[in-house]
Amino acid sequence: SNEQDRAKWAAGTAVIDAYIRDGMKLGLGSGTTSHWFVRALGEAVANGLDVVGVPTSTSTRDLALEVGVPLTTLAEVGKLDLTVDGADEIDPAGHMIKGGGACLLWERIIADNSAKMVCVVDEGKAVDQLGKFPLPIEVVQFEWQATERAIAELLDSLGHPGVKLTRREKDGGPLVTDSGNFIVDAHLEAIKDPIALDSQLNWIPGVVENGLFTGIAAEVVIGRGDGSHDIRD
Ligand code: DER
Repeated sequence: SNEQDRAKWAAGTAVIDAYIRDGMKLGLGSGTTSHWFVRALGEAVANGLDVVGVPTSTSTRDLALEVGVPLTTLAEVGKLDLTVDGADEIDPAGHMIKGGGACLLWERIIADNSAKMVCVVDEGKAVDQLGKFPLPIEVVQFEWQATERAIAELLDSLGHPGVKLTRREKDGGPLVTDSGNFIVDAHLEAIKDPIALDSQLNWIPGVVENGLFTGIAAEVVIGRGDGSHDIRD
């Protein structure tokens, strides 16, 4: 909707003045809200801002190239000063569900190599409890149904019996991530203990990463449909 697009634009553009400074090494997030940030960053660079960015997806890499944000890699620059990225849900503690855009693995690696992560969302993403948005889980292609069954067994043991698990599809076939993996979405409806679930999912053989980003976002910029925003710790 126009309302949601304007809210995404508000969050993605407000983050420039609020956080971005000359000389920063930045993580560039993925998804439509983060892409407003990357476009605004390109304009700031054209006006003289001196920054470099590491993209969290091939789609963000391509947009950064298009708008003129200089790109680098973690291998080149080591730690980043700040990563700006979106989320599908964020709760009052700052725990997030990410992966709606299937970029969660690179997003996690870049966020983990950043001194700070700021989340940019439209107000619809701010929830009291995570889980209404299906939890993306990145799994290797090899024997993925066995991995999916192990996920179901773990969820059963954690008090989420009979959860619907679906392999994400795209263009009539299975979606394949930038790292060549599949995404299994877990329709949990409500996640009582995101930290416990985040700490156990990745131990399952075949699970590469899950979309629960707990304890990572330092602050969140929430955009509204009227073009305003607010920033919460
Ligand atoms: O996939 C992700 O984690 C993205 O950040 C995504 O979830 C947010 O996408 P949006 O800004 O297009 O809603």
